[in-house]
Amino acid sequence: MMDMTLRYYGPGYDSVSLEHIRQVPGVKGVITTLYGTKPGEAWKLEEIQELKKYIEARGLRISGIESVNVSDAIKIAGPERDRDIENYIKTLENLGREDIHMVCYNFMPVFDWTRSELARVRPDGATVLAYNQDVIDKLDPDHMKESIESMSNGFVMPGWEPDRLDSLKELFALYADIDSDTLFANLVFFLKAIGPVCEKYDIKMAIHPDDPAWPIFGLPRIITCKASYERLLRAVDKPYNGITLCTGSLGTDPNNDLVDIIHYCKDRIHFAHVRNLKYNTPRDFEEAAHLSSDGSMDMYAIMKALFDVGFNGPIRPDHGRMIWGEDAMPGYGLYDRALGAAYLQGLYEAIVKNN
Ligand SMILES: [Mn+2]
Repeated sequence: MMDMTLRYYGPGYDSVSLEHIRQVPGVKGVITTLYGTKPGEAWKLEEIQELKKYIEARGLRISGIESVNVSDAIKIAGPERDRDIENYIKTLENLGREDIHMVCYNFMPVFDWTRSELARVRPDGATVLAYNQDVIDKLDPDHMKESIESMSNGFVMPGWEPDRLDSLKELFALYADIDSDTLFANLVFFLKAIGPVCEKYDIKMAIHPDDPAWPIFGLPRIITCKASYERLLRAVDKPYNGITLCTGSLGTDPNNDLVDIIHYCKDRIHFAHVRNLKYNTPRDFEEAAHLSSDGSMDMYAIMKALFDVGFNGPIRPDHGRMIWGEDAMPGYGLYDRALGAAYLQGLYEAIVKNN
């Protein structure tokens, strides 16, 4: 049985409360993080315990962490790499001691994810995140901060923290000499270094794919397709080295056969983000309701493939549409994600009963 969860940004950061999440049918756990921490910092045991207590006191549990962010020094093999890896290991150790066994992370340079619009209006009046390559091509990365902040409803967008956006120029300079092979080698170095602590505490590392699944602003991308997974899973061929199957990110490239990728990665899938996208043209897509018929993906086929490979880790609906007048962080309102969770569980119940 899979573990249906919702992402939760923590008290003070999220517009959605744990009391509301608890009322979504079938959701027993949340995926969360210590939002105030910076990449490269070690998470304190007491802070993890406090977060855990807060969540458990409200009838839910921590099903996994999204994310423990990897510092730029680790990604570029900078002078602080050893210190930052040591801190990452400390964090994993503290999570393991608190019985937390799944950690999502990504290895994307500079930008975690990119959209050209955070509130495109769909025919039914819902607003969604959208991507248009022509808009991105015309965008000056130096003005990314202003364009994202003006679109985000006043919420701090994950991966787009203000202090990070303030130093975009320096960040781009850091990656000037990093090509995709170097970035990949640094990822493998990182994974090997954290291997012992992952194995000691049975922590499953789940790398999130790049979003969108192609290079933007001249920055390298290394987790974009099946071939990336062949390379990654072989490079460190251990159960702890796994993936986050994010249908919305991998699905930005219509050439990615999600069912095939699920069958290839099998038990190395440690976490699943399941959502739908609607393709308008090869250069333009928008996020859709989870329902297959609202977008371009076959959500039944995706859930069936996860069932067929025996996936039983945490799963969550991803970016929801903004509907019913809700005021929330783009992609992370309550209503549409709750609909998504119910729909995915409906598909899953039918699959189980037919097999
Ligand atoms: Mn995702």
